[in-house]
Amino acid sequence: MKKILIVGAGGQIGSELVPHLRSIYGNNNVVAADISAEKCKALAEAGPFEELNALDGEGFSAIVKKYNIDTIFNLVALLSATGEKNPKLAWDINIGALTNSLYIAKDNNCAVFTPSSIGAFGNDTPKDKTPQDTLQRSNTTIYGVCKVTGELLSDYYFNRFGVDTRSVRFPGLISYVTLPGGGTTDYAVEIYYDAIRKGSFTCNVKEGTYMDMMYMPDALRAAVELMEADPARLIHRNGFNIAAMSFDPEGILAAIRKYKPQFEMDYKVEPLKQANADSWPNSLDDTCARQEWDWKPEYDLDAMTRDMLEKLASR
Ligand code: AKB
Repeated sequence: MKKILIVGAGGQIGSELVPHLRSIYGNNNVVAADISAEKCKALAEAGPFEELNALDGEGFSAIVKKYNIDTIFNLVALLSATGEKNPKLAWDINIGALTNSLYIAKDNNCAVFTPSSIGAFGNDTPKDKTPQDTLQRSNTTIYGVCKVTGELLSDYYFNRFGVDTRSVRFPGLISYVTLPGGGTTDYAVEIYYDAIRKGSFTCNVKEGTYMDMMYMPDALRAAVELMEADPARLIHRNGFNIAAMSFDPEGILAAIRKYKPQFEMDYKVEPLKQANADSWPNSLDDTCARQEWDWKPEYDLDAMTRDMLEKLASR
């Protein structure tokens, strides 16, 4: 990776991945692009920035040529809960941005990173220690349908045209920099904000709902390490399971109470989010990522909780 373009740079992942990549590859070698410069002031001030609607193939292609890009990170997505409110829009945006990334990569000899998700699994998938290669045919969210399609389409571009496509199935991502929006796993971010601001939290998924989660520094490292991995070692390409921790709402509550004993939580379940969460795995088996590119998480629930509370309190 020498000249990188990140589309959808202003979202939860991009707002941290852009500075992370700039710290490794140099500010001028990492171009951030998003539909609105207004919401990306910090990214635009620190390095190259382009306003781009990723569905505009011509504009997208012109930026790739202008900067001589060799790697595209496509982070454009409507998340799982928002997607259910407008499935057509979710398909158009999620698949449209990916399709453009792939054909532009093919024409300009770029590698492509795309986040897949635990949402790529459905009701027929084994729930515990979900294997890398398993059933993905009973997806109940348009977000998940897009993720499965994205994995297949990315494999297709690799097999048919030799495009260097790679992706991971991200768990719910937790960070203190930018709030996620419209995801099923968002509660696990919001709970830390409310622990600092209010001392209490109303959880929108019910007790006993286990999902995989990951602290953002591990997620950023995973993206870079996969893109830098020796291609000769990769048996898989699109949709590596990666895991760091799995917990339910009581688990994260207990972790926060270790540092904030007075913290209270009650429940007001959102049926849509609960249905999504119920259809996803409890925990993933990430053996293939460990074997093929030496993936290893650094943060467990306790280390993440300590850091989140410290960082949020200092803001
Ligand atoms: C969501 O909840 O939609 C996302 C995801 C798990 O991909 N955070």
